[in-house]
Amino acid sequence: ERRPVVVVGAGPAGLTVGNILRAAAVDCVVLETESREFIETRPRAGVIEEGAVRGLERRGLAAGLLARAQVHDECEFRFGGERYRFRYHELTGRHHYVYPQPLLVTDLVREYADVRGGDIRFGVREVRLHDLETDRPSVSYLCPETGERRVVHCDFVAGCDGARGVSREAVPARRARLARRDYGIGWLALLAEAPPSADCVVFGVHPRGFAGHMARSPEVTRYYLQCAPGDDPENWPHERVWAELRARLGAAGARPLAEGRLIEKRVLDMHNYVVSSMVFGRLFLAGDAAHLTAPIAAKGMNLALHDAFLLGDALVAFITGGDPDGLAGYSAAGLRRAWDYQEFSEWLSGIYHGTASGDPYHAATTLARLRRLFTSPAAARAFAEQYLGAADAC
Ligand code: RFL
Repeated sequence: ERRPVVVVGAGPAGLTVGNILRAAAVDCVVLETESREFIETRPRAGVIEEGAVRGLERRGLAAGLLARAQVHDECEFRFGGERYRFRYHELTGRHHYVYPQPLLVTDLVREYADVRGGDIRFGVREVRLHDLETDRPSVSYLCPETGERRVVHCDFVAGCDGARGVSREAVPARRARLARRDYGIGWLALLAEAPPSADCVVFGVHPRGFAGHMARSPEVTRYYLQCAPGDDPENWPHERVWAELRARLGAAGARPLAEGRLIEKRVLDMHNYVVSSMVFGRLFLAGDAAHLTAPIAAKGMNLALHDAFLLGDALVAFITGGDPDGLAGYSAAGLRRAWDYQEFSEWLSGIYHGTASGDPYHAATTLARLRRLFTSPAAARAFAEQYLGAADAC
């Protein structure tokens, strides 16, 4: 079997690359280890930047999102027992969109497989990448039905298999630089079967630790609680979670939290990494496979989409028109944005976690930084720009 492109992984990055290729009638196959049902219900991101939405729209991939996403213009910080509204739309003219990742993945799978006639194989096992440094690479996998190993020969491999995939590992260590940042902080990521308790995203910066509130839908709300890295979710029974959320998100005039059953409860250890280059021979890494940003700044899926736009367009330009420029510039362009967002994540981590650091000097400078966002229009505008992400749709 032979295809111009094999896409490894059916997350936002891989499905977007697949859709761009199919729209240009470039043949490809998407390989995914999980089932369709699993990827369409796996809860994760929710906040999407306007630039990413425009990028999807330009490629005919945003109809569901534009019909159903919530459009946000402000967020709220709570610290020192007070509420501080941050009106980013007034400052920048731009919005955030809230659309749960499983809905976006569902839209992208449907468009790729059911509308654009793309080939996608679910439940594949033991995916391996071969001969990446030649002009005849291939990808093999165990077929779930027969258990036999199948080989797909190709010209390019798009490595879009996320933080725990095999693509990144296919690059020999001496050929890739891995830059890593471990924050030494955990977040308890929660999904509550409860309506949102505020009309916008809320960040609680509290001496007991960070807490976050993000609407996902009228029935489901995402909450975060800073905790020890590696903490056991079982240490966080219902009563403790809600007591801690009430303490950290409490502020004068704030609506009481609407409690509900906790339907997801996981501890995420906050760490980031960036692999450079994002290209090894005929393998092009995209999304979390190339760079991870902890959910601190809600940027990971946005970066994954940005990579996918660059890579999908570059592959189409080369395969259909012989234009090599997009592929040649892919890694530099992807890394430029990845590092910009890494730096913002680092900065924001200082704000979110500083008051709980146990260091009175660090706690006081964190509060000074926070107050500056509400007293200096220049500081507010700079923050809003980064928070909303790059303005240019790609
Ligand atoms: P994904 O989504 O992980 O998709 C990779 C796919 O590859 C499959 N796979 C394989 N397939 C074939 N062969 C293999 N060997 C394979 N190994 C794995 C996997 O099953 C999967 O289907 O990577 P992608 O496409 O790069 O997308 C990245 C985003 O999913 C990620 O960055 C975001 O979820 C991060 N993130 C957020 N990003 C935002 O932009 N805004 C947010 O609000 C936001 N909130 C979050 C988040 C991530 C979170 N978690 C769970 C880490 C909130 C949370 C709690």
